[in-house]
Amino acid sequence: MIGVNTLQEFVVARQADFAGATGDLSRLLTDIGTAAKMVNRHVNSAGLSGILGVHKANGNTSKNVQGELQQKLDVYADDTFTRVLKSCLKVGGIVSEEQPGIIHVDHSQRGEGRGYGKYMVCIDPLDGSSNVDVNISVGTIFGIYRRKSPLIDPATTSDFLQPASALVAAGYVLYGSSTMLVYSTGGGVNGFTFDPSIGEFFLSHPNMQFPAEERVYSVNDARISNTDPAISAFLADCRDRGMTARYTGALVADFHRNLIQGGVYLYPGSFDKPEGKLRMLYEAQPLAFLAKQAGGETCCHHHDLLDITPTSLHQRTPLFTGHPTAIARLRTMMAASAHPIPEPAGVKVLR
Ligand code: AHM
Ligand code: MG
Repeated sequence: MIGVNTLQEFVVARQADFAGATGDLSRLLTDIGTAAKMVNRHVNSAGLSGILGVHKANGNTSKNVQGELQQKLDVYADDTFTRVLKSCLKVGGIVSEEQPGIIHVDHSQRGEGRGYGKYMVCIDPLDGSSNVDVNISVGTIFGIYRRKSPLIDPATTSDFLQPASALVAAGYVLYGSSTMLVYSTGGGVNGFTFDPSIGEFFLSHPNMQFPAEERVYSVNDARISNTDPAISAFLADCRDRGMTARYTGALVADFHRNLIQGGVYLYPGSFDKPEGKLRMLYEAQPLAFLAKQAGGETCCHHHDLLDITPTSLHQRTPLFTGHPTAIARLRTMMAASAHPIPEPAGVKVLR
């Protein structure tokens, strides 16, 4: 890859790895990079541009489909990503954390005469947005599926309800001490760092893999008092092994650190909420795909997450992802648990 440096150059060069590739996915990935630059600019100047705090519509605070308060930056990031994605001829539909239903993208109405694009994009436009007001990292998570239904009609829910193993590409943007875009199209994971003086993402972390050592566990320990006791036992074992705790409250930041340093992220379900908090389509599945590509593993309480077909657009799931041997130990301990968390409703396992 000598001489290949920018995100755009890299994406296009990688296209040659897929026989018959048309460049459509490359175009979509570079458009995501463009939207990420726009959101990055706002995240980095949020304190100066009056964009901190809770979003209000007609004087009232607004909530998303999950009933969560929307921050101003949630709304800005959602607007930006959906606007850029809708302008991409390859996109036929979008599911966003911030919007209740499928956003259909009909290009024939723009006089393009091409109907709907072939890619379905699932996106969490601003993950961990409660961190914004306190100047801590936030992120964007995306997953891209190939549409199954004919391109002539609007996409259907089942075009989105595909297992993580069917993802064509997935990635995240981390707005941290520097801004990074990390993605995979199935041939490994590569990370790009944004150079604000040039306005480009440059390849900085080629072929990212979980290191051999297990160093970190990431969990909100306020969430483990009412869950499977095997998880507490697993965490005690992590401490005995000399691992340390790190938790930012932004999944992207925690996942990224664990990928680089060797760690595991846990967000369990509880006895009163077995489905946990995190969303399957635009949080868990893209990160499960990336983890696998980087040599890691991902599960919920009872299954490998790659084996689950979602049953609703905003489905939630318990999530355990990261270092492969840590996940293997956790799975063994949860499988032997005397008090397992019941299977959440709507879990459909592939095999
Ligand atoms: P969000 O998408 O509404 O920001 O929620 C997801 C976030 C994750 O980034 C983070 O890991 C988790 O929620 C934190 O939840 P908690 O505050 O319960 O620890
Ligand atoms: Mg999120």
